Amino acid sequence: MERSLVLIKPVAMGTGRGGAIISRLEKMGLRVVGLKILRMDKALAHRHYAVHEGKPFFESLVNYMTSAPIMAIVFEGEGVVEAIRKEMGTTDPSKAEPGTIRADFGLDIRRNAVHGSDSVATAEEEIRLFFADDELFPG
Ligand code: IDP
Ligand code: MG
Repeated sequence: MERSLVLIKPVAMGTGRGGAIISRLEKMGLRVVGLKILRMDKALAHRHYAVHEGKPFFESLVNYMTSAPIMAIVFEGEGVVEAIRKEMGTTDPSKAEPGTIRADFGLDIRRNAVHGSDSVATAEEEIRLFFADDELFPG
């Protein structure tokens, strides 16, 4: 079954939106098969965002993502990667479609409430960074 990694970013944890975001995704028929709260260290943030290394926003993104606890959640479902990307909205909350998670809960392009994997292959790599096999409970 297809899986995707969602991260509830510090801004959404700090404003108590974690449960609301999980609830929205569950209501779409997606199942939680792994979940943890953690504070990312720099090494994990560098690996997770490796594709952005060298971009002007990279260091501030790593600093932000390691500044406070986040939630990491693995969702499972048919077409889950695309379904979550659509429900999240585009990267910049001020440009995200009304009713999307980033439009509703994001503060700015960096503090945009959530991360969601952008492809099935990326999802599998990202999930491996955050979860051991015995921490996942596929349906
Ligand atoms: P995505 O999360 O929608 O896939 P990406 O372009 O992959 O967006 O960027 C990863 C993350 O980096 C974004 O979610 C956001 O937190 C941050 N980011 C992207 N572009 C910028 C920017 O121009 N300024 C600051 N942060 C950015
Ligand atoms: Mg991306």
